[in-house]
Amino acid sequence: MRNMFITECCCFLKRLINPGRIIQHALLASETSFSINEIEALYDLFERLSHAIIEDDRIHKEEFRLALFSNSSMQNLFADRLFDTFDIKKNGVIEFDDFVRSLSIFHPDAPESDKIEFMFRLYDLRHTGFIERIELKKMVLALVSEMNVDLSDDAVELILDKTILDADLNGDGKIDLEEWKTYISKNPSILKNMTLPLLREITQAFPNFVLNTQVRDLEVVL
Ligand SMILES: [Ca+2]
Ligand SMILES: [Ca+2]
Ligand SMILES: [Ca+2]
Repeated sequence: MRNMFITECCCFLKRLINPGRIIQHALLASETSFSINEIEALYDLFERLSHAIIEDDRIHKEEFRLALFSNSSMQNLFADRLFDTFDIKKNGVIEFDDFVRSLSIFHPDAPESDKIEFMFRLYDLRHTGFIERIELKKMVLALVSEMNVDLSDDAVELILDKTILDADLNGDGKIDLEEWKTYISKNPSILKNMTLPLLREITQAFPNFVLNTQVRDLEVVL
């Protein structure tokens, strides 16, 4: 009990002497779907993830895998793509602002257009600005193996044919962002995994920081 009290006091003091961080959090709250209390709760989560293997304020790829699979060396195309897409500054690590901005896209209140574009970047494996058949194939195969589904090569090719046929409106054999937007509007269920309902309850998931935080949402007017 006494230790808990000391920890809470340390948290309080840390916040008191770190106004720069509060300003950064307020700024992130103004630019994303999260409130400042939710950003504080995310900071709690971020600190745990970023200190899991290499103790710094950056999430390394191994720490990201560990968070997703409880295994730092698990190879998985989706996890690696997700990591690369979260790594907005493309410096090989995820910093707190990358983390918040990327997770914000998965928030139930985030604009659908952001979700569609994020998913497009996820599938555009080679960063060519198009989703090409070979990229789609890799993602479909990863999904199939992830779900432990037994699908023949012919069945996979059929899925690819159908998707390209439906999505590639100008017939150049690849899917551009506008075609992707049209395709998703006709197949909205594809976006289902781009929303994490848990993010709406992030302050309940990490209640410590709500109790500790000194900034009330209403006080932040930017
Ligand atoms: Ca780290
Ligand atoms: Ca591409
Ligand atoms: Ca096309």
